[in-house]
Amino acid sequence: MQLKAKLIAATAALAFAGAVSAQDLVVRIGHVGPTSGSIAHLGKDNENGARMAIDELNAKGVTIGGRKATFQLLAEDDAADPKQGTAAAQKLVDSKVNGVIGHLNSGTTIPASKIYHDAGIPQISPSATNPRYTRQGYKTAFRVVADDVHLGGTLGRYAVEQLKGQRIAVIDDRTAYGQGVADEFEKGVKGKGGTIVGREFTNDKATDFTAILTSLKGKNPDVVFFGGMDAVAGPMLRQMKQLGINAKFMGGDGICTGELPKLAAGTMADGQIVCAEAGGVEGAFKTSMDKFRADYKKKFGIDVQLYAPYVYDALNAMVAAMQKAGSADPAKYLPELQKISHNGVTGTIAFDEKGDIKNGALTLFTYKGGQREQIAVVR
Ligand code: ABU
Repeated sequence: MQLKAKLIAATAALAFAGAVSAQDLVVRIGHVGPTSGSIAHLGKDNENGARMAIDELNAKGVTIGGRKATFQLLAEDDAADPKQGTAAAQKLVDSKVNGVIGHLNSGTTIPASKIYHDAGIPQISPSATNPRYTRQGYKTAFRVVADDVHLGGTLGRYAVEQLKGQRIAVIDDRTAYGQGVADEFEKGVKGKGGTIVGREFTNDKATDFTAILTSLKGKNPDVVFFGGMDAVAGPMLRQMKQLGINAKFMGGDGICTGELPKLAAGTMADGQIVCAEAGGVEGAFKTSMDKFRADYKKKFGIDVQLYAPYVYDALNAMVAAMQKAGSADPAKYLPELQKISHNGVTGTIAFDEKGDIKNGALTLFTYKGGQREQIAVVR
């Protein structure tokens, strides 16, 4: 069904059920992520975070400018593909969404951001970490997680200072995210006097890494960093084991998921992996995060993969800005979003002049017994 037809049907169903009256304000929030393809588990995780926020807002009853608001989620699949990403963005703009949460990947978020910017529609990415996204001068672009400069740089320094890596190898998947985070990792390593013994690349659909791993094996690395997503990292770890490469394996947020142990099929040694989520909770926020995780599991029957809580916070921050403005009109609530301070489950959501999260955190993790285990929160 076409998006417009879906919307009309959804609105009619709500009206029929007595949920929307003629006086109600219908607020349409777009969400885009890859709900098909190799990282569909991450796209669905993000979409679930948006659905949870929407359902809660509708259940509790929200007023915007004195009118009862009914929230509708327009969920689109971009399959992590830049072309599908811009097509999805145009579809949402044509449907006159009030705001967009997404996309998941930097490679889709960056090209889509021009479409939202030109239409004046605020966009908050919950997970795209390439710094370029918020450095284009678009006042409509925001993100609620730290960027790859912070992420890759911290991991690079950690590889030298904490892991005591002497011979560090780097692989990336040539995506906007993977290549960018790997470049920042390299800078972090070199800035601490570390040595990069090899740099190889693959792509985000590859399954056979024999050639690049064999080449790196000859360089005897003690740390291998991969810039890319868990769907590629899992098979890469399996093949590293087959080839007898017993190095530590590092990566950014793209590999730091609940699914990685399954994708690696039992080949991850305890403590072998060090990865970082581009956010982190401390102090009192731990309680709200734990509650979110429990509520999520109750609602969807599965654990949070990675960024669902950040999607939830992004959507609620957007709605808080609408409430402050007394309007869901993008031009009216955008100035409120720029100066929002919203206490979410992941911390306080507030943006700097570029649209980046203020005081962004990272959380370093390893895996033991197939479970993610926190090492530290770093600011
Ligand atoms: N940040 C990792 C996954 C999303 C992306 O930036 O492509």
